[in-house]
Amino acid sequence: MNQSENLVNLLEKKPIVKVCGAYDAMSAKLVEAHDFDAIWAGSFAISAIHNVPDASILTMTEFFDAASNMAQSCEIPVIADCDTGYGDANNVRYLVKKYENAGIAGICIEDKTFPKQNSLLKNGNNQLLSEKDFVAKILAANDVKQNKAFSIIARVEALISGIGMEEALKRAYAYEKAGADLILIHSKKISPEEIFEFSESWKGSSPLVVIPTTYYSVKIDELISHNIKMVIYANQTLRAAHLALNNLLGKMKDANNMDEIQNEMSPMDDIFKLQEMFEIKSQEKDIEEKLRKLGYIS
Ligand code: SPV
Ligand code: MG
Repeated sequence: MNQSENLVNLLEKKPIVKVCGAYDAMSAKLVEAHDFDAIWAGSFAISAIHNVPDASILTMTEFFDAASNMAQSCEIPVIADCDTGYGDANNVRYLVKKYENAGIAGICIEDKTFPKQNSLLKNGNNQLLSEKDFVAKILAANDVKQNKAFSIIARVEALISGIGMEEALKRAYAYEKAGADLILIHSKKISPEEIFEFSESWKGSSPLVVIPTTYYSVKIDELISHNIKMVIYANQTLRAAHLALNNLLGKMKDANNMDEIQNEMSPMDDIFKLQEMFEIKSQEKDIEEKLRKLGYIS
């Protein structure tokens, strides 16, 4: 089974699929080690580790490299946040081919105009693309995908833009009709009420996805009972890494020696384990044995 099929399988079997954000291959590997179902290669976190705004600054190639590094390192599905699709339907056509070939399980595109800004930025620009132009992107994505299971997630930004519930539902139905496999309904409210209102009104068959960053107190049980099939914890790993480094560096700068920070770092062995450093020795032995058999070593 490939990763796209794995993701579809998880959606069928689990009451809710738990996805956690990562910003590089190592953080993705840690997400996997903690038994999450899938990895979110988010544009906010990937932009942040390049120290640029989450505002369509990085190119598709840079986002692609980050997501495919994660997919190469992990055995759980990777979902790539592809912002607005880096252009129009032609760009989406190209990206779907590239991401699918790299073993990424699915992509998410949002219905804002390019260049987009992060949805949670205060006073950010959240201008919506026309429904027609976004439908064209979904049609293009569907047209080009090879594996039926490759997930196209359509992200509805109507609530983020403030245009309202009616428009959010209208667009979600249009995106489903165009072939979106899942609908991500995003909100920047501090309570999940509008998400629940949306899910209670939703009569489509595409599973619903949410990102509870601002309404973080919502409980898993509540999401399940409101028919949400996937939850994405998009940026907590990035923010935790930022905090840990800041704290460590603050202490290191004034320290006379490194005694007091020893407990604030992972032992090197933990990193060796994650990067499969210990396997190197047995692999070397294996090659040596083969070289011996071939007569290069006596
Ligand atoms: C991301 O993690 O990049 C997202 C989610 O797109 S949000 O930051 O809420 O826009
Ligand atoms: Mg994003």
